[in-house]
Amino acid sequence: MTHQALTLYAFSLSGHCHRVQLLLSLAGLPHEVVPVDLPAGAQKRPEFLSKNPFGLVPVLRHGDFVVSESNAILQYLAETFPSASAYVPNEARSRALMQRWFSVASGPLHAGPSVARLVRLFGRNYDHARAVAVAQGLFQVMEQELSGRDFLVGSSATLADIAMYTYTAHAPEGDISLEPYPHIRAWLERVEGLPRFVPMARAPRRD
Ligand SMILES: N[C@@H](CCC(=O)N[C@@H](CS)C(=O)NCC(=O)O)C(=O)O
Repeated sequence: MTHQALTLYAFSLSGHCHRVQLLLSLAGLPHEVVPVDLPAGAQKRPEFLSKNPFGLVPVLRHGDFVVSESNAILQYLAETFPSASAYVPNEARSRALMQRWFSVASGPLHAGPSVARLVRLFGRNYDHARAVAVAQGLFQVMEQELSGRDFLVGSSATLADIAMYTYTAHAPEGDISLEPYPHIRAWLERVEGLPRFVPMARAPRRD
């Protein structure tokens, strides 16, 4: 099964897509990326909706299996490919702590830095001040937790770091400074130092 082709349907400026591309790269998994033109609305056309009825990227195809939702894709890759399984801790408590960060990635990481970036880069009509407040609350907790350990769950990188990395690193694109958070910045550098790390493209500003 692991020899079947991997295809990622993605948009190059999407942090949700980048977290999957990051794991594919860190784990050295060959794959094809099929661009989905979000500004043109390709994600709402029938051909794409047949892969993900929610009309969102990323979507992963592995042979005849299709799965959407970035954190589910991370989990699937880690449970399917030995080189990706290194990013899932063995111990039940550590796995629970990893899942905790998946929830944070779908909650305040999206409502905060991701939404602020949608406003600033893509002109989306969300409340920027609220997104900044959510991001600051999140980053205060991350800063405190990362003051005591190198990665979000213990001393080595897990899927939690991969899920949380991109929208944290790109928060300045939403006009959220990372200056007040030295432990977060040191953690970002540790993630960027992992073998085969790949960055997400920086988006041009609209103003
Ligand atoms: N919970 C989803 C969120 C995915 C998501 O929001 N994708 C955005 C790009 S970052 C998208 O496809 N937006 C298209 C749209 O809103 O029409 C996940 O984790 O995969």
